[in-house]
Amino acid sequence: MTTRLGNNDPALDEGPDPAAVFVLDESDGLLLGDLVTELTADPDARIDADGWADTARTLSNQLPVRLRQAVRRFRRDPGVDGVLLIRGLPVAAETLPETPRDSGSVERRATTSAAALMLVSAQFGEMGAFRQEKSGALVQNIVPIAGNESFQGNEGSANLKMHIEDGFHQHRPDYVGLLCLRNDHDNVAGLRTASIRRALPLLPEKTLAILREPRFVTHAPASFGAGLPPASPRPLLEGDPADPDIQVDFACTEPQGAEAEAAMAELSRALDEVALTFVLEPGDLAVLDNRLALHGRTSFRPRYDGADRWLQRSFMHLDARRTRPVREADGNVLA
Ligand SMILES: O=C(O)CCC(=O)C(=O)O
Ligand SMILES: [Fe+2]
Repeated sequence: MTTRLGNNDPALDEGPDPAAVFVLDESDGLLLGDLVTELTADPDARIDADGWADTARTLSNQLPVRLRQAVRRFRRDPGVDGVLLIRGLPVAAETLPETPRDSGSVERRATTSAAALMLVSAQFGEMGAFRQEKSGALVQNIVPIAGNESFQGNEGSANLKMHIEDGFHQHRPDYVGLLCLRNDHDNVAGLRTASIRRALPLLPEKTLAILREPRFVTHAPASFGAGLPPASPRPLLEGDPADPDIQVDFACTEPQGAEAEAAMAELSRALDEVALTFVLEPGDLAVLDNRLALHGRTSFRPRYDGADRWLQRSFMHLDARRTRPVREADGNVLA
C-alpha cells in the first residue's frame, strides 16, 4: 500500500494517522487462516444462505485479540481520518480466478477472501446489503465493466467523485469495507478518502452554517436503479457542530440555490485538500466510518483481460434493531 495526501505536497506525504493502520503478524495470520478454513470447508456453502453469515459472526469472536481491540477502539473513536486500514488478510492470491467481467458482480461462494472479509466485518457491526443494489449480496465485487468506463459508480474506471456510501438512504451503512484482491495492471488506481474531521478547520463558520441547513437533496446513485421516492432536502453536516457527521455525494447531491451551491463547492475543495489516496495491495482491507469519511477512486485503465482491479465490498450497521423494519424476516438484506 502506498498513501499520499491529496494536495500533492511531498512535505505532507505522511499518509493516514499511524494509529489507523493495523498489520496482521504471522501468528494473527495463522489464527485467521484457521477460521477461514472452517468457513470455506464446504465447497457448496453459500454466503447468503443457510446461516453461513451467522457462523461467520460467531467465529469472528475468535479473531486475534489485538485485531479485536483495534476494531473496538476504532468504533469508539474513528480517529482524524475515519479509516482503519487492516493489512495482510488472506486472499489466496496464487489461486485467485480471473477478475469477474459481469455487471452487478457479487461473490456468493465462500471463498478465502470473502470469508476473511466477513469475519472482520462482523466485528464492526451487522453485515447487510440493499436488495436494489448488487442483488443484496453480502460480498460484492467491485470491478471495472467494459462500456461503463465513465460511470459514476463502482463499475467505472474514470475518476470516481467523493461520496458517502448510500448518502440518500435512511439506513446507509455505518461502515464500508473494501478488501483488495488485485490492483490494476499499472498499480495506479487509488482509493481516495477524506474526513470531515480533517476538513472542518478549513471552512469558515458562515459556510458551515449553510452546510448545517436542509438545503441539499441527495439522490440515489445509478447503481440503485430507478423507482425510489423523491428525496427531500437535508443538511450536509449534522450533530455536534464541533465534530459533525457528513452526508454528501458529489455525484448525487444537488444544492438548492446559489448560496448552497457555493458552500458545497467550498466543502468539496476542503475535502480535496485533506484527502488521502490509498493504492491498495492484495490483502489490504480499508474500513471507512461512513458518518465521517467520504471515499472515491482515482482513474485507471482496465484491460478486461481477467487481471483487472478487483475489490470485495461489505456494509456494516451498528444496530440490527434499528434496521429491523426494512430487513425481511430478520435477514441481512435491506429492502
Ligand atoms: O473503487 C473503489 O476504490 C471504490 C469504489 C466505491 O466507491 C465503492 O465500491 O463503494
Ligand atoms: Fe462507494
